Amino acid sequence: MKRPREGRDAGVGGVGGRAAGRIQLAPSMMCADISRISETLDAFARSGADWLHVDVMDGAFVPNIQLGVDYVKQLRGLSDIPLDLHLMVHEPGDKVDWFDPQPGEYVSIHYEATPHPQRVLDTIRNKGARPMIALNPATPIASVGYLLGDIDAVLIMTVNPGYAGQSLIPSTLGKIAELRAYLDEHGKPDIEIEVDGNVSVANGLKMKEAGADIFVLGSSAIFKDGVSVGDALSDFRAAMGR
Ligand code: S6P
Ligand code: MG
Repeated sequence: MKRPREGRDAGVGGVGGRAAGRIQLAPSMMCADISRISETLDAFARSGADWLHVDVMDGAFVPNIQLGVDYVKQLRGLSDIPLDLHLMVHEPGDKVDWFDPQPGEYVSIHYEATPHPQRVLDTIRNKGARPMIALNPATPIASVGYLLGDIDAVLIMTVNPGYAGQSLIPSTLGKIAELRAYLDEHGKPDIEIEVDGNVSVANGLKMKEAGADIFVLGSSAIFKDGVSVGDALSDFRAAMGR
């Protein structure tokens, strides 16, 4: 199944996604079985995954090391589903170029990881990619206030970044709702909200109710022993009701 890498406006992503009221699903590639990667990517294409969420971890900003430059490059060659790069790295401004962001891809950087988030987001925008600012659970939503003109989305971490398989931090549910209201009040209804961490069906329903648009699906939703990832993704969408 071929899809355009840019201009994902046919009801998916950006204004089209929010306006269409359709949730977007982003399977977390960090959780995928590398020995079955082709089969898994085909299942995502068939079941309508919107993005491939790629967790990049540097062992410094977060206490883990995950997916790197060569992985990202090879993944683009294996699937036409656009990437959603989640850079959990210190000083992302030094590293964004390494990943060669492509038009239409999401690239998120952490607010906590650089003193110059606006500059890095601007760099991502100038490459034709979609800038997203990521907030750790303890980072206030007002941090995005002076970045509203520089972002297409905000990533709300619902666990502390670093590992799959963690439990939801309950206060983050209210944070999603607070952020949605903040964006709307500041004239930015088109800025999307992505949620990442322990996105199970039960938690996903609460996140959707709070205003989430893009759901990162990991071990809580689709990567489970004996379960087809494609069926699990379709089941998740059906359970969300759209
Ligand atoms: C965590 C990372 C996430 C995980 C995902 C795993 O630092 O950013 O994207 O891969 O949250 O999902 P789950 O359901 O195991 O929490
Ligand atoms: Mg992530």
